[in-house]
Amino acid sequence: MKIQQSIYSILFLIAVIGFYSCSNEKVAPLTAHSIIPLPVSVSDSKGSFSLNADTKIVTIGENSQLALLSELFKSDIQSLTGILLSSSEQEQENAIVFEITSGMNPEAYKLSVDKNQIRVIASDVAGLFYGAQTIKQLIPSHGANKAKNNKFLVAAGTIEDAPEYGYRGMMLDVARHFFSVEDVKHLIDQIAEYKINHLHLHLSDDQGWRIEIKSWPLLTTIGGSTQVGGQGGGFYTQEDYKDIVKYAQDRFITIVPEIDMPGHTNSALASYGELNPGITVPEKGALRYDRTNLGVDGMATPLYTGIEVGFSTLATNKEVTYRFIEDVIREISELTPGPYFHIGGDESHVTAMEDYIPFIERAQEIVTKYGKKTLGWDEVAHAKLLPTSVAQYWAKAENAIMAIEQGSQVLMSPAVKAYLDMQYDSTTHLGLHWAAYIELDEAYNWDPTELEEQIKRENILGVEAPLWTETIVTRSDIEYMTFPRLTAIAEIGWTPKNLRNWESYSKRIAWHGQRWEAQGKNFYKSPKVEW
Ligand code: TNX
Repeated sequence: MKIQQSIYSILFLIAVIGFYSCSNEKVAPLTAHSIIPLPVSVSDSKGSFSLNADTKIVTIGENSQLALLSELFKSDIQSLTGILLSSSEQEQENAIVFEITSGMNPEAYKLSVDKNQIRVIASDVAGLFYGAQTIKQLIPSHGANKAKNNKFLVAAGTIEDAPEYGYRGMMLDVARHFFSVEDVKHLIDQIAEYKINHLHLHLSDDQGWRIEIKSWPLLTTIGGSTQVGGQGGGFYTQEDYKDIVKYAQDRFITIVPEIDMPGHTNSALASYGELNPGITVPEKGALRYDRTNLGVDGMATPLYTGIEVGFSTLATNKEVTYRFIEDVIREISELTPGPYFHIGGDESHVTAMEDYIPFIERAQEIVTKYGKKTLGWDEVAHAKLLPTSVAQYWAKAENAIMAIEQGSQVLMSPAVKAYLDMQYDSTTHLGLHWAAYIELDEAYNWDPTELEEQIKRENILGVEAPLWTETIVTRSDIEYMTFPRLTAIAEIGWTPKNLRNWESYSKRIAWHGQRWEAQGKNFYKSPKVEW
């Protein structure tokens, strides 16, 4: 018995010694980290910083957003490491310091790691926020190289970083299927980690109207009552929408509201018959639609729960239509701090071009009247655009080029590369494939300046990856179609072209896959990656 006990003590001692000697183990250099989007420059130096329960968060600067930044960072670090860090007013050793300086681009940051501190400097809290996202990706919290003895080692070195494009976006279609405020916040958390700074919400379509408009209440009570497939539906109250806007803003994401017009408007026509011009829609065999009243001027149409597009239009020749869109644009603009209002304008197949053009021009005027800039799908370039308006390239390069010739910029969302609702391959159980199958390497290996000769760097506002939701029903469906592809788009939007390459990205994304696995996120394990 005695002998057995002493053997146990010796074994225990060996284990303890082994454990401590491991804590002196070499840490992978900063340049070997799997940061996405890849920073502009990373360099190594000797040593490492050890994050542990005594590490303090220090903020330096007068900005009122700093307190929130440090709260969000602490909560993220706690979910990654289990350690709840506390703040200190004092500069000190063993600290993560966020400091406002001057003279840098508002989204740029510099991050340095030595044995005493991790320090982020930026001219704006946005830059500090991006630095914080980078730090989260330096912490070895999962997989083979996680915490040793409750210390998380980060290799010493420096990172200097700033985005290539000012607009790095994702779009979520909440019209085809409705998603709750909580689902949208969950998505905001996930995309903020990859330095995405715009979330475009497609708030209305044939199948549903998703935002309360106080002066036209039937839009939501009738128009919001259903969705693709028939069950469910729903809408955001104005309070809900403000809540989303604020949540996004705290994470440096601008909400871009879209009300699609004059097509994609059946949910409005079903709510208010006076908006219906009574156009006779050409027969199309597959349209699963009850056409009662669709062709009757002034009559409310039935609600629609199918997925074919292009059969609806607002009455572009009636003044009531302009009172309607003005009320909608005014109410939403008043709730939206961001600079853009998206008027849709796509696939208005039953609006004659001679009606479409003046309609878009009037909508653009109203958007301007309420202090916003107009965004529209590339078809809007048929109308006379203001130089401040932006055309979102999704289908036709010739439309994007027309917009550029008018002095407008373009937002790049080519369906064949950037659409998150496109299936990965022919076996994907969700999504559509009318534009392409988009494997991860396809989503990564393109550049906005290389699609068309006439679309040059200076014409491009940025990139956006849209997720249309005809087939997307749950939060887990959103995750599966969005990840990993959104991180590819995020890198295209952030990292200069000459630094991007698939070999490097495909290795880095595997590290993220391990973290997502640990977090229970649903994502597509592309066979192109060794996960
Ligand atoms: C085209 S992209 C549409 C949407 C559909 C999408 C499905 C665009 C401007 N219009 O109405 O949801 O395809 O991929």
